Amino acid sequence: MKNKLLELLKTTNGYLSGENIGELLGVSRTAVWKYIKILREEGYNIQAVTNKGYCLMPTDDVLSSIEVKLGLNTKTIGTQVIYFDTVDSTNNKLRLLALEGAAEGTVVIADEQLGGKGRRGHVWSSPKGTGLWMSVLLKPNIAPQEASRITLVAGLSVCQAINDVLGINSGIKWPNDIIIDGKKVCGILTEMNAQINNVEFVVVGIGVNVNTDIFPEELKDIAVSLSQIAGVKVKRSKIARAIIERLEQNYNKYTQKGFLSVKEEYENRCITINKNVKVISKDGFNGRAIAINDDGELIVEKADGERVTVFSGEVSIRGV
Ligand code: BT5
Repeated sequence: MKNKLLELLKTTNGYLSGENIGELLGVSRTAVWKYIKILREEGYNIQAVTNKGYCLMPTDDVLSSIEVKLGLNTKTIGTQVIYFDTVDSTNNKLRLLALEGAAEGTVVIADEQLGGKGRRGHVWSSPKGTGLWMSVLLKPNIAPQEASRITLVAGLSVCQAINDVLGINSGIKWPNDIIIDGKKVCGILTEMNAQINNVEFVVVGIGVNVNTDIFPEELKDIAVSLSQIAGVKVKRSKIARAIIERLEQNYNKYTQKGFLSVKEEYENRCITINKNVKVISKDGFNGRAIAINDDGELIVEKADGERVTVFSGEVSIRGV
């Protein structure tokens, strides 16, 4: 009922009386008032004027399931969008739902994460109301060692989505950082449940700094938000929709035709290529990133000409 009321207010120009709303939705005026109160608590600015009724004023940036789903043009991803005010981590939440049988394409979003996580135990700063903290459930028919390619597919999708909504170019630092002006605007954490030979499900966690004004001290030189770049507040739901739509397109391409079908688009946006890099691993080394191979791995050339394939792990680019 709440969602129906919101949709009605969104599609009405001007005021609608409580009586009218009640008739259209088949509920009493008291019930209408109750749902108006709930929507207000969720952050919607609904004005009530005697003898005129209710009007939804332009709202800044409310994140909710209905906000993301309104106008979403996908078949699988986002069919189910589950919103939480606060979670430890959307990845953890979605993993639990997947174990209970959630369908492919289920999306979890949250306004705030108290235990947002990056790779290898890193912390992902996820303050309330500032970013898009989102996880997507996928069930690709692939071997576990191929799952890291999903991260690349997601990275490409975020890059394209930022361009779709804001016309801003971003780059991908292989494998999983989205960079604007040398700073990180988005990180991706792909986790999976797998048997030896096949993947049961993959949870793709995407964290985008959307309207962050001030970052914690340790991040202020390395992190940036979309609003800082665009100079205006950005609706998280719009970014979420664009990412979901691009992800569905690229994921379909990848599952139907393999990584090669998205490789060129990924490589075009990959800022790691042709840069001097430092590969941080057990026997780390310096070299120059030459290319992404057909499996999404990074080829790095050492000073003596030896070419090494880097599967995963951390690569730092000088200056980024
Ligand atoms: C990542 O890890 O970049 C993956 C981040 C994934 C976050 C999403 S949010 C939704 C879902 N739920 C989760 O719990 N996680 C996912 P990594 O490459 O390890 O980078 C982590 C590093 O990025 C940290 O050690 C910091 O240096 C930096 N960092 C932390 N928070 C940041 C932020 N908000 N913006 C930019 N950089 C940040």
